[in-house]
Amino acid sequence: MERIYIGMGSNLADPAEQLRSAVEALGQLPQSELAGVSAFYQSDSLLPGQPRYTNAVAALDSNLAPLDLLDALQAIENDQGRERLERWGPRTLDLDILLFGDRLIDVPRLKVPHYQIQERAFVLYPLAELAPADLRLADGRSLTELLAACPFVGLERLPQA
Ligand code: A4P
Ligand code: MG
Repeated sequence: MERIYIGMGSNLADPAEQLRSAVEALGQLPQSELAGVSAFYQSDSLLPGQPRYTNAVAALDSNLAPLDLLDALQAIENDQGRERLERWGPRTLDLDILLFGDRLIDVPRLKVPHYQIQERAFVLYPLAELAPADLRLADGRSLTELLAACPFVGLERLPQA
């Protein structure tokens, strides 16, 4: 089993519900066990003119190969996104593989560690809830140094549902 961290984001009208459904789907993945879910955090969208996002991070222990996991995550996105497509507009569940064990992956469909991890407080702070304090990314950067360079600004930690 390898430890995988998955970033989840939604800006649907009920994004927290969308994230809870995503967590449930992650818990049903083959060859995998859900190991934890962070608190939910709200923040403004990086893209202007979009509703605020709710984000969280899930920890998964899995024997799936990276591209098989990506397929499974995209299937979850499609299932949940499509259901609401007519009603709420564009697909608004994002599932990103942040870290995959200590692997560095750089193929056209998949870059791990996720390329924007260091810029995104809404990824780093929930990740820090789940990861060991001395976590190092496969590229050598420590989570502590990334957190120090990315202030907790504009994030609102929601009370546990
Ligand atoms: N891909 C490459 N690497 C990965 C990876 N590590 N994990 C490829 C997942 N996928 C990866 O993704 C496009 C392609 O990236 C995939 O087909 C996969 O092969 P996508 O999710 O279909 O497209 P997207 O959502 O437009 O791209 P992305 O990069 O996930 O969007 P962003 O940049 O995350 O923008 N503001 C707040 N506060 N919170 C948010 O969560 N999210 C966005 C979405 C904008 N603003 C936000 C947030
Ligand atoms: Mg994505």
